Amino acid sequence: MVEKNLDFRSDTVTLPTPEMREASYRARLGDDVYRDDPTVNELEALGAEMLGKEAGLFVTSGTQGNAVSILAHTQRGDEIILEERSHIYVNEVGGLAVMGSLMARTIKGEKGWMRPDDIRAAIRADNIHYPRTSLVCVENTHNSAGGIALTPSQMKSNWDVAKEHGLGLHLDGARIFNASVALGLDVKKLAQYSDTIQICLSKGLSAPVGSLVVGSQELVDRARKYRKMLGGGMRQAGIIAAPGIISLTQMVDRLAEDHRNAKTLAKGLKRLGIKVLNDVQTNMAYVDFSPIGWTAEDWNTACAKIGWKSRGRGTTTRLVTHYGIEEEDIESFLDEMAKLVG
Ligand code: TLP
Repeated sequence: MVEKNLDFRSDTVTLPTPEMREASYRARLGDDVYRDDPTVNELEALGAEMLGKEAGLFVTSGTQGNAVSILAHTQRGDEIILEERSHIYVNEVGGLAVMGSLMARTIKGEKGWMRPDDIRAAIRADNIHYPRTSLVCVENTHNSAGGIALTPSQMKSNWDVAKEHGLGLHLDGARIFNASVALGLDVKKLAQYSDTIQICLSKGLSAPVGSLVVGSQELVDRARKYRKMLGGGMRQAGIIAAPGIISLTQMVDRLAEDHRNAKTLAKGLKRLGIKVLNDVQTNMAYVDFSPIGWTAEDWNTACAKIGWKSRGRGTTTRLVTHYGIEEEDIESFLDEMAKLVG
């Protein structure tokens, strides 16, 4: 029995499965700063293996994973290239400036994908006046673009420009498994076009806490040191790493269900006259209820009335499907909403 979680605000709200709770209870533990926690070691090795990289690092969150990866690639005063609506640029509290003394050069993407010519044009020439460009950051799936899954050829096009210019490429793969499942590909096909990847275990994969950083041994060693600097050297962390092993071994394939549910939801809302703003490829639908004359407040109140959490702003909202929401829940949500829209 899946514990219901009727909450469209994000896939970060997912609750751990019963197997995860059991695994935490039973986890073998040690001091992970000494590398003595067998459960953390297992999770890191498993993540690295699945993504086709040499080494892995368990971190507290996606934000910490991106931060330590970026620090591992850069030096103070460097410039890094990002998509203008990327999570790292918009939603990580300016950490790249605060922690890395880095400049951000943003590029407007096409559905989250940065055109190679735009990246090329943004790379600084070798000139005494300029900062050094050292890193390109890519996000897949791209959250603000609508949970868009960038394809291997899109990823390769960014990778090729980065490598032509000797730059690193960090992938914010918070939802990289949503991308691989939507595209029907082994995740390695996407991961191969990156030097480091941050993967969230606590979103659609349902672990209660944590992310992984994977990459070359050298970059992961540097990231590990930065994690310590940021206070992320955790001790008996196997207790929170154990659910992450279940995320990677049992929760990946079921993401297809979330993607089907998001599509059903979007279609149903369209039938009610609500506008769907994105191409629904994975677990997110961005909608605008102004065509039915509703504000965010009307929407939030209607959802609350029928037992769902949702958070609209202005006249729009993002609806995210995840573990804890099943097909029948989407159907009953649409039936109940139809009565309220009238
Ligand atoms: N995203 C959250 C919010 O912060 C917006 C969400 O609800 O989608 N990369 C991407 C692409 C993300 O979407 C997120 C979280 C992160 C990184 C950061 O992960 P956490 O929340 O674990 O620090």
